[in-house]
Amino acid sequence: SLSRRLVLGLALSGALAAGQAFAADPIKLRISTPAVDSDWHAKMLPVFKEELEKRAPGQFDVEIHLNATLFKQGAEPAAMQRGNLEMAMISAFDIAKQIPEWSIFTAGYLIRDPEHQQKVFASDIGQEMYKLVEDKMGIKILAVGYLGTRQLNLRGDREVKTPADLAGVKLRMPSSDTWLFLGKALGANPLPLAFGEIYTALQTGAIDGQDNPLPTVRAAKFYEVTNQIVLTDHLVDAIFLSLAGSTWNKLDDKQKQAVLEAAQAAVAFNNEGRINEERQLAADFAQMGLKVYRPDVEAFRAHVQKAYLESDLSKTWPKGMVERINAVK
Ligand code: KDO
Repeated sequence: SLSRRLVLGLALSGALAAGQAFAADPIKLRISTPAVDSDWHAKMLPVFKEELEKRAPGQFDVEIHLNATLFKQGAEPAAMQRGNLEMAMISAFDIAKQIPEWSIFTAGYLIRDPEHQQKVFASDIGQEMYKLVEDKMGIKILAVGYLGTRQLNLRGDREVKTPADLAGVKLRMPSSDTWLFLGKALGANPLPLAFGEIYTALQTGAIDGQDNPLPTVRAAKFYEVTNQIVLTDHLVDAIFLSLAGSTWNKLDDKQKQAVLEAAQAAVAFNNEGRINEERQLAADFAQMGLKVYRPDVEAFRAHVQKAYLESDLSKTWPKGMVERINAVK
C-alpha cells in the first residue's frame, strides 16, 4: 500500500541521514595569520587544535596557516565574511575599519595592562562590543588574547625622550587609518607596511623603526636589524580569535561549546607565556647590546591621549565608554 511504502521510504531516508551524519567529513577550520611560528599567538593555535580534538574528536579539521601565506595581513575579516576563510586572529584595528565604535580599542594609553584588558572584555563592555561585531560583520569572536604591550623599536642612536624626538622618524605601522593615526599621535612620521616586510625594510633603512610588543621583536628577529628599544608602553594590544559567522551557524550547541572552550584554553596558554616572557625580554635585549630605556612616558601619554580626544575617531566612541573602561578595576 501507499502508506506502507511511505513509512519504509521515510525509515530509509532517516537511516541514510543518520549514516551521513556519522560518516560526515570533519568541519574544516582554516586559520590564517601573519604571525611567525615562534610567536605566542602562533604557538597557541596547535593548543586550540588539540583542545578542540579532545572535546569533539574527529569533528573538526583545524588547518594552521602562518606568515600570511593564505591571506594577506588585514584581508582576513573580508575573507571570513565572504565565506572564503573560517578563522583568523583579528585586531581592533581590523574591526574599526567596519565598525568605527571599535576604534576606542585602537587608542593608545587606554587599556592599562593585560589584566585590565581581560577584565574589560570579560565585562558587559566586551559583551556589547562583541555583539556589534556579530551583528554588523557576521563574525563571532571566540576569545581575546593578549598580543603584548607595544614599544618603539628603532635603528640608529637618536635618543627618544618625548614625542617631539620622533619628528621626521619614519615609523612603520600596519596598513590602516587607525594604525597610522596611532603612529602620528606618538609624534612620528608613520609609513604603512605589511608585517612580513618589516625585517627587510629595517635592514635596508627604508624605515627608521617599527612598533610591536617585545615577544614579537624576538620572534620576528627585529633585534638583528635595530639598535634600540624605547619602552613607551603605548598600546596594550589584543588579538581576537574569531570564527566566520557562516561556520559558527553550522555548529550544533555541543560543537559551539567545544570551540569556545578550546579558544579559551588557547588564549590562556598565549597569555601566560607572553606575560612571563615580556617581563624578561627588556633585560635580554639589553644583554644582546641593544639600547633599552624608558622615555618620558607621561609626555607620550599626554600627547597621545590629547590626539585621540581631539580626533574624529573619539566622536564615534559609544557615549560614556571611556569612563566605563577606566572604571573597570
Ligand atoms: C603588526 O603588523 O605590527 C602586528 O603586530 C599587528 C597585529 O594586529 C597582528 O596582525 C600582528 O602584527 C601579526 O599577528 C604578526 O604578529
